[in-house]
Amino acid sequence: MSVKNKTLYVLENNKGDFISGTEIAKNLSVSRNAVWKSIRILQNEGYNILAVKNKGYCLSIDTDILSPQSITKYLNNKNTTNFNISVYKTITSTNDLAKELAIKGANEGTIIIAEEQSKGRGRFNRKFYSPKGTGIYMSIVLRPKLHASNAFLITIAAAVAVSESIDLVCNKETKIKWVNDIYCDNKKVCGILTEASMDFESGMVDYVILGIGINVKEPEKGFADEIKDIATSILDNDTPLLENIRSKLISEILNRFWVYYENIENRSFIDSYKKRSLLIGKNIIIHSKNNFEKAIVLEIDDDCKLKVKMEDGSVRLLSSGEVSIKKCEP
Ligand code: BTX
Repeated sequence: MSVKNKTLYVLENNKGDFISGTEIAKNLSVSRNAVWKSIRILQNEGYNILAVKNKGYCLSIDTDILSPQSITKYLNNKNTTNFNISVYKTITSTNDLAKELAIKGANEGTIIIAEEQSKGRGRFNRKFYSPKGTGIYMSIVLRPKLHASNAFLITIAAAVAVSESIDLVCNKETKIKWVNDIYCDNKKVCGILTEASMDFESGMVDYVILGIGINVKEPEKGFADEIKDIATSILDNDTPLLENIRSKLISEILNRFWVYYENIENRSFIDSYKKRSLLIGKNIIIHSKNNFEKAIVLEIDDDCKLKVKMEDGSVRLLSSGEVSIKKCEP
């Protein structure tokens, strides 16, 4: 690892406190001059590092730049220490890069994170708006020993991990909109895109790319017209991104998801998924290719299927598809 990256580890671990150049140099077994050069590079990259004579260097708490250093310091599950995290300033799609790496044999726990995506994707190739510096755009390479018929559990576990983590770290009350969206105050704050490759001979999953996109703050120019009525952010515009809130959220999601993932077939997260459901008791519209039908949601069953009562009184179990909440008629 470069001296710059090592220096960043030290600064992140002492964020908000001063540490002398001599101490950093000693910790890293490098010269003070090498530390000073690293500090200059980091400052040029946008890190707000205060340098005060006789006190040393201090990474200001108002620096909110995602890095492997800012994230790994909050990881606490022993198995997450093998993660290989890369952070990009801008990328087309973290899912695309993660997929490319998985095809080349990347290990489970390879994690791609970006500050901005130019071609962020949702399901059915829909656009996922991913503006700079205000969100979390992350993809994780997984290699589960799982039959393809159970691959849906990964999306379910991830939705629970994200919803629980936002509530804990940001003091919110989020809900899960079946199947893959997280809502806050009845608007979407997060979408999850799970893409799997399977072995047709055995029916087992080969690899999974778990993509998570979260609006942490509203973009400076507001949400794009196309989504401004349906999207929201976790924090309001006046709240600064202090104290590594995005890094803490990423780590909390990884810590929680990994606990669920390691025992995925136990389905320990299903109860939480049901309790957090936005749709139970709601009037919905079921969208299909050229049609839509009205229904009321009765429950989510143990296989995470949506049990709905149709207008004609018949009951159906939906295993996938697109539903929206029906607006009250005037
Ligand atoms: P989805 O198909 O369920 O949702 C996509 C729909 O959500 C869009 O058609 C639009 O209506 C709405 N939408 C688009 N952008 C946003 C946004 N920023 N906030 C709220 N609503 C929005 C959901 O698909 C899955 C999205 C996964 C995104 C992650 S980001 C990291 C990874 N890389 C990548 O390219 N995709 C995933």
